[in-house]
Amino acid sequence: MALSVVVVLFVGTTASATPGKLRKYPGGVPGRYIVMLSESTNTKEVDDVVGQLSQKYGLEVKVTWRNVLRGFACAATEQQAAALAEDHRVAVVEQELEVNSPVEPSGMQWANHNYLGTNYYLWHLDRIDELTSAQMDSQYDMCPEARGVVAYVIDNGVSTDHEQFEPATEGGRVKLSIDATVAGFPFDTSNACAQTAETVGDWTFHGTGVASTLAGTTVGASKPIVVSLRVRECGGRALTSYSITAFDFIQSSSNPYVAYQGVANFSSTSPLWAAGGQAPVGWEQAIRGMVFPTTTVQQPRYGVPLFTSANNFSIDACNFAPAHWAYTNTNTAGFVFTVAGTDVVQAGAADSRWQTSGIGLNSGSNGGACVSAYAPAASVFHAKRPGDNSLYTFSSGTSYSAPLAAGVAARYLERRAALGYARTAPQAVYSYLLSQAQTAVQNTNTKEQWGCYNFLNGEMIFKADGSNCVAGKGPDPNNPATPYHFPSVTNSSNAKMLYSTVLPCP
Ligand SMILES: [Ca+2]
Repeated sequence: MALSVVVVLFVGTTASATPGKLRKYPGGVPGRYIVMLSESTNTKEVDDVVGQLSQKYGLEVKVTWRNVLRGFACAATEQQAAALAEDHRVAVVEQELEVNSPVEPSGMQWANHNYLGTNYYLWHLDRIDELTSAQMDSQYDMCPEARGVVAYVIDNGVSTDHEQFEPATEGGRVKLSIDATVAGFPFDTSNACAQTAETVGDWTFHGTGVASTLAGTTVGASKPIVVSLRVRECGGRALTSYSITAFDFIQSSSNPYVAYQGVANFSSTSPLWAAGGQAPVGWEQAIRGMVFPTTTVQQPRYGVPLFTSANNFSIDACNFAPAHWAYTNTNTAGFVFTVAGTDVVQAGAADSRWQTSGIGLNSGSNGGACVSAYAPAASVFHAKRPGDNSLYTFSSGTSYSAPLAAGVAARYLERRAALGYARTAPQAVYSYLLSQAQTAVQNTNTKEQWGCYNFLNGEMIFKADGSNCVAGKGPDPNNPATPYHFPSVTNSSNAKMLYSTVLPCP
């Protein structure tokens, strides 16, 4: 039944992405590569090897990684990349991919959450501390608050002085902001984008919104220390290498919170169709390396669970990374916790997968076997950067369901610490959340859709029917009339509603 649904989308593709040392992708970023050094390279050798490779092949090295993987990002021509891949010191040369943040402003249409006869904005918090919607009580019990846990928000940056993070004059909970889009972190305040978008470069509301849903004093699921890792350029572009830099920083000795228990939230995804149906291997190793770091006596490192969004295309979440690598009841080899989204619910009504109305529309929550759990995603009230006459807005999207799970996890870590556990492994956090989630989500079929992929700009145009694509936009450049097919999928029957158990206060 639902558990056995596996979507194979790319049968017959002749795109250039052939697994091997050189991995080029139909939706890859031209001229940009991630290089993984051979397994035999030890950490101390990394700088020397990178220097030698850079000189020999004429590469422009952007950033070097030593912690979650040993490698680097570079600008190179196709010829340089091909030559580099032949070098025995290199394991993989992989073209970079773009990363997107799944969110859509919902405006104020859901502002009156009129259950219980009152206008109540914080339905997302009210719901997650009840087993069923019938028990919703206009309250959210945030105890313990997780003030001793660190939350890494890997996103567009965070407005550090927003009242939801207790402004600097009151001690501030956003303790560190790192710009992972440039090698010169910590945050480069000479960056023009930073200057025009308050102090930390959140040029959209996304990073501040996600951070507030995880850690906002009154709109968030917990109150941890926040470390902001910006992985999007001012102009909007986000590459896989930026988030690798963030994951690497988290497990580096440069991170002042490396010895803290922490959670990481990454409400962004990259579609596997851009990589010819494959999962990017450099990204996978970097994320795995953050969640399950290699620990030595000299350099103890502790795993940080990663919470990520299922994305909003009303299709199978397995089509997206990192969601693709989900830890679920049926896949405990997974290493991220993928959170799909539910709709606003009236008290007593069943929870349903968040979906937009109309056939063929593609902006509801993804579903399927790569969902670890569901949490509220529709019309979430959250902080945004100052301006536009308001400090708050509503948005819908699984960008907001993921940080709710991360916040609940942070509170669990604090509770475990209070009970005397020095460390709680990421698998234990994931498995705790799965064991708590008990209420099934209703009406969970995603929509059968077809899509035409524009190889020039990386955009997938979804369609309600299976009519042909125009030339150059099908999954197979040699057979361009064939659209991608996205079958309807149901939930994994084990994917249930997030439940934040009331824990004893300190
Ligand atoms: Ca409640």
